[in-house]
Amino acid sequence: MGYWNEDIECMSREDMTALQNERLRAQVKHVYENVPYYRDLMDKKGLKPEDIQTIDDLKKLPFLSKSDLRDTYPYGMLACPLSECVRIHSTSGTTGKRVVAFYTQNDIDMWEDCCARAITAAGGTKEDVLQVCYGYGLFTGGSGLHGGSHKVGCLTLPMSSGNTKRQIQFMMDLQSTILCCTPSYAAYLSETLYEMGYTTNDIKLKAGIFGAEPWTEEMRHSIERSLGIKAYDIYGLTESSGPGVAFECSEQNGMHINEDNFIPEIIDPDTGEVLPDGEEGELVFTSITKEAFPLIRYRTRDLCVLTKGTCSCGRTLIKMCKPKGRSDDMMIIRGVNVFPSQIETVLIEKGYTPNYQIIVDRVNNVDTLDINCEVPEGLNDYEIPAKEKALAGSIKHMLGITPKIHLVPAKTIARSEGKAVRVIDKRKLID
Ligand code: DLL
Repeated sequence: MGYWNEDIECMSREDMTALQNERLRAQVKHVYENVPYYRDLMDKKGLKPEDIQTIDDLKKLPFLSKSDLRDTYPYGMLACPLSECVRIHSTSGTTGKRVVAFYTQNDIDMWEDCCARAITAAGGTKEDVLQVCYGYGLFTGGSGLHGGSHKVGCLTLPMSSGNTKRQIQFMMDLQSTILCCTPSYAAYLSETLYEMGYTTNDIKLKAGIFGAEPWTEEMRHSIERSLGIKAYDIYGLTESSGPGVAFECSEQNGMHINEDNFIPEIIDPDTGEVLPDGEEGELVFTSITKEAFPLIRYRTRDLCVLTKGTCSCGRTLIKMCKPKGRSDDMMIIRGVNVFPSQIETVLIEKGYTPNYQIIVDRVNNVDTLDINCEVPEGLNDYEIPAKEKALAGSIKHMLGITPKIHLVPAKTIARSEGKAVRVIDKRKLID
């Protein structure tokens, strides 16, 4: 499969480092001169822009996190006049005040270029029909892939999310070849396809570009089988433009980071110390080309591992593994660290649908873990207790703690059209 920008995607490490050094120097100066909030943080550390000459100096710079963006909402991180900005996007704001990100026209071009790389790496060309079922609006998913699709020259179907039967109808009538949405919505779309009496023989899809939420390898295989496609991962966050910060290639084992625009680091989330290559920690990004909202050393809270080296696809861009989830998604249940993705792995491996709900509570000072998932097809009522027990055993094997499993009737767990809400932690309501 081709490249969108071969010079960058396959650049030697030496050249990439030189490019990053040059852009980093300019970016730190730009931010120091135009963002008083960050200038103060640098001043407090006794740092001047001249102290940052290469990417090795990055570690001297202060971090930014979501709380800085909330404190400076809405304009405090803006690094250019508002009259130069042409767009805003925003996070969903489920955990507090929304974060608003600003874009100049150059920022939009860079972002769409990153998405064009992702689409090309998934096999997209101007011959393709690309159906965008990420939400449009303040969320970055729809606009980002839409812009990338235009750049590549695909016929773009700006469906947004929802109206699932109509999605399937368009997919068949217009012969979509590439599907872009969250993995949980892809699973819902495939379920609806079969419910409407169709199969993969009725559609022309060949690839999907799925992201915006954590998803497991098991989920990937399940979607690939049910839609008859190759499923590629895509990563990004509103604070650093949106989807396309990193994208998967034909190897499908990690996402190449668009390092000409974003310098990644992995840090120890507790100490802030930069960790050696190959160790798991919190992903931190520095945007080196953004004009309006250039975040330096932004802590994503996403936990992952970086890998350097040339990929079999020919790209030299560093790869990030599938993020296991945000550090905030990790639940501590009876003293054990639990990620929803671990539970998803077991459920799908054991043949359950990817529709599940995790309910955590505290009863008499003891944490409880309940998992609702749907009864597999063809199971008789009298078989349910044994199935629940077997599944609880498999999950105990993975986590070390025993959950209570509830097999609920098929199709009773709410389907997701965007980012799936998997966990209800009732303890947070009490704490
Ligand atoms: O979710 C941007 C996006 C849109 C990415 C479409 C990919 C596709 P936010 O709403 O700001 O932006 O959420 C960003 O979502 O910090 C991760 O925790 C999570 N996330 C995004 N992509 C992935 C992925 C968009 N591929 C937050 N795997 C990030 C796991 C992901 N988590």
